[in-house]
Amino acid sequence: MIRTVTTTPYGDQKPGTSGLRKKVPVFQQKNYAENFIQSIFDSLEGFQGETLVIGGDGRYYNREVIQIAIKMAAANGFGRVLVGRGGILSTPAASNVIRKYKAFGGIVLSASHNPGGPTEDFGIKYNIGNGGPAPEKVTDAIYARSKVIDSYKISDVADINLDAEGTQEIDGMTVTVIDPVADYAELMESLFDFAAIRKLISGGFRVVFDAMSAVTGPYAKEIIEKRLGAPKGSVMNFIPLPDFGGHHPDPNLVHARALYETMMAPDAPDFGAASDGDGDRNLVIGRGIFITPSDSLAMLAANAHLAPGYAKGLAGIARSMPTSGAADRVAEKLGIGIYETPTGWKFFGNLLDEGMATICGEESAGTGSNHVREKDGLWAVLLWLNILAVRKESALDIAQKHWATYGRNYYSRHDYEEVDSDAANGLIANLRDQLATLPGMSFGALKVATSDDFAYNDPVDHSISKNQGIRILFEGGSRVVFRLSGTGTSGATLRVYIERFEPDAARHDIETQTALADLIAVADEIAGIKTRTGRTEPSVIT
Ligand code: VG1
Ligand code: CO
Repeated sequence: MIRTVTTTPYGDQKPGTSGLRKKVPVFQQKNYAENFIQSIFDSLEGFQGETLVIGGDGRYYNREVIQIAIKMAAANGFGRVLVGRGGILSTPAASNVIRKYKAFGGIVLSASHNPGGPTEDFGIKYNIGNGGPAPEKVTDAIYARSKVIDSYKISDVADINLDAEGTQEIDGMTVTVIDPVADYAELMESLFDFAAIRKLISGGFRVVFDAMSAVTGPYAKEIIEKRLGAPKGSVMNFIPLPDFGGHHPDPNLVHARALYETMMAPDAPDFGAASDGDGDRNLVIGRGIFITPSDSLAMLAANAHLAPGYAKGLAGIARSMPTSGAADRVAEKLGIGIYETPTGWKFFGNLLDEGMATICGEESAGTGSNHVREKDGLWAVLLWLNILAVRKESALDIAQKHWATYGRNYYSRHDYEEVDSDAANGLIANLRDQLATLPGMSFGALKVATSDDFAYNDPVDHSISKNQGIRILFEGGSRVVFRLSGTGTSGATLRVYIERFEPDAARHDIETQTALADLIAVADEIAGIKTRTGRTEPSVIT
């Protein structure tokens, strides 16, 4: 039986960089999740009788909201729901299922790399029929609807059994519980030379993958251990836990420290990797070398043709604005397009759909291609393994040769987390006020060439996205970029992105923070980070 329930709006359901993210107790408020899900459905047209994909990263509160979403999909007239067993689907796997089964769209429950648990983070995002995150015009409509919503529809039925594959029916809609891994593993096998990687591994090449007690555990077990033959134990922390074992499932040098130390030891494995809460990010560390995500994008693009799925070459590369320019040099050499988008994967969708870009990446450890419409952690790891298997060189050698060919973009991001919101907004407003006067000014040896607040004009649908980050570009190609995070759930997070290009191969082994020291000092001088935030150093340096 379908019930229509009266509700009152919440004013704070504005989707950020990647969906709506809030603390679990916020989501547990009466009708909070229901309001947002109904606002999604109310913003869409033409889904009667169509398929909706539902899945999440398994974090605390996942199962409860999966049940609500299924019952609301039935009440709103969807014809079929595909849901991952146990309510599990990694973000890239959900994107693949949407595409493969020609679904109308999907609801992905995740707060990605943010911690999970009863007082930690939860999130809901909507993906459209191409498998990618809803573009801004859709998220704007959802937010507008959430501010005036007065009722929602839900089927009054018992909970669905999520733990057994098979089909059930509620109020005229079928619910099929699917294997969350099978379709994804098959897709990976179609893109990469599994035989070559298997041979590499059976020859003694050692790979470790840290699933960080998050969603990629079952995927990595199946692919890396079962299909590629890595010894048992190669995949660590492979059981998805609702609280990620109390850790941040954020694959960076702070939260995946143990992996980093393993990879820097004299007896290190050949290749180490990790992924985040929902499986769309990747951390890649060769023996003795951490590959920055920006470098990884460039190196993967330069070598992608070595994998069967990309043997015909790339149509173009896209990167988010704060991502380093390393990929630009590869695009230039290959003679293909390079596109610079705002932060967030939703901006890559049009470029991928139009065949303008094949590979995309962000400095925040996200890389992916046109195989789905999300970034994809395991995909990046497998592309690296494929390249290593073909080139038969170490990751360190590949990186050093890459820098010798293209030059090195020294790059770092400094995050100031949980800063007072007014202080953070004041800092950005102050930078905006300086934009007109900065060009031409000198700071030591650094002279400002241009400065702006990045705006993106989508070349496909011509939508314009303004205020996407303050850029200060110096003569010679160095730059600092400032923006506020759109995924945090408490206070504000200030992100400062610092980049310097070094063409001279004799100067490619400087420690990164040292190589960037003058720019770091100038960033503080211009923005007043220390005085405005009261912080003497960043919370996280990546
Ligand atoms: C961050 C990253 C951005 C990424 C987004 C979602 O956003 O900077 O590159 O697309 O997270 O990734 P922000 O607004 O906090 O800087 V995930 O893996 O959290 O879905
Ligand atoms: Co993620």
